Amino acid sequence: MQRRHFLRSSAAATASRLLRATEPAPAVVDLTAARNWVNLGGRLVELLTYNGRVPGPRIDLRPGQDVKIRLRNGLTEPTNLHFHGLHLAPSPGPDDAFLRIPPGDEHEYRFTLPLNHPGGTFWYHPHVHGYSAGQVAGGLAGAIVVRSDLETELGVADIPERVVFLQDFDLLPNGTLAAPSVSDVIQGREGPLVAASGETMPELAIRQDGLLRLRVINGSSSRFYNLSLEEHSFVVIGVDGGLVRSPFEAETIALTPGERIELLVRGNRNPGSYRFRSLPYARTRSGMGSLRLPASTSIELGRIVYTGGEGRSSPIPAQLGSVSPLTNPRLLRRFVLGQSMGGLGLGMVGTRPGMMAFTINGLGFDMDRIDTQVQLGETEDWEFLNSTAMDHPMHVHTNAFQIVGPGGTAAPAWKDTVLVKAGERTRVRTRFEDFTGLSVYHCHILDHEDQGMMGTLRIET
Ligand SMILES: [Cu+2]
Repeated sequence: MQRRHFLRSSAAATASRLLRATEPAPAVVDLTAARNWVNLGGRLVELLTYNGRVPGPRIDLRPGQDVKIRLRNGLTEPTNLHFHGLHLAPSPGPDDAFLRIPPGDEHEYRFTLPLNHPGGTFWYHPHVHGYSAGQVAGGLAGAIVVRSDLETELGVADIPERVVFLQDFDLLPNGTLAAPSVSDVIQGREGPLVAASGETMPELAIRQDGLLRLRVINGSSSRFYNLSLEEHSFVVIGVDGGLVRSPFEAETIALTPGERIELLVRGNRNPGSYRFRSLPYARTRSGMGSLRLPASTSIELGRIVYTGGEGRSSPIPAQLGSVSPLTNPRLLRRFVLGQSMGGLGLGMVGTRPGMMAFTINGLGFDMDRIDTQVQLGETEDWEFLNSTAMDHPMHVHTNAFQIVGPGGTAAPAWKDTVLVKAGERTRVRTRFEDFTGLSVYHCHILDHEDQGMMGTLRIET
């Protein structure tokens, strides 16, 4: 079986190389952001949509592909697009977190995905400071799947797959979006209605003895998911920026806003239907007094349903990705994540007086200030120290990073969003490659980003 599988996949790889002799056709995508009524799990609700859908259309890309995305703003406030996790030029390039497309206006995004871009699961969402949380929590987000030749060569490209795009919505009884309270905004708003790729509790089919690949994206503005599958463990094959070097087994997966995980499920149980759940997760520690948020409850995200035999029983390759650990960082930078009451003259642009301000190294976001200046081609360690009682998932645009373990070695997998637990520290290693310009790093609890927990990053030659 193993040998047959190997022959089949190497033939597929050869075919793929022949196909790749011609350039992939340009990807052309038209998006309109607008408020719309949509059917979500049988309920008519009014959300913020791309092309009338939640999530927006999935964008499938290949390394080296030319991409043209036209975004029309049908909202009543400014918007833009961030291509979360893609290695693209920051401002003034295509992945410009500072761009504001006014209501009624449109913008054309043009870029070529680098030829050496890793395959993986990415996503797009708006990123205008002050509007990010409201727009993403309203539904504006969509998946981007980059398919590389490596997956074909490894034989994982033909495993049946589903994109599980997780979003949560807080709705009024009349089906319109609820306005967040001050406390919601401080904690990071969550909604009780959880949807997976625009469906409530979808059925995900798996063949008996077969494999199912789940590309799970946390597209919520603040909610953490703690994934588990009844009577099954997961095999983790990929994280934010593509395949891990060695697949590993996990019973539960904590997935913070912005993070992605690629899982294989093995259909090796009795035929039936199994609950795919998010188990409780407490993202606020005690010590915050009245602001303490209880652990979220267990939520059923969907079901894995067995559909009969003739599944693919080939083994999962022992080695997948070929990511090398980054070494020799030139320096270590420290970023202290903090919070304070707003209006204290700390440069909190866009922060409402009396609101909690979220800070990095004591400062709230100011787009006119350069917080961090780095040199193209350099490798650096960044340490995030969380001085607050809330977990903060930190995301860096433009270049992915690797997580540095206690021994000082970087794990060979590309991440772009990492959990920094309350009162703890997390170190990552990154290299500023290919692109100069103005980028950002921020908490991906988007209410925190909107309230100041973001810094500017200038990459220079
Ligand atoms: Cu945060």
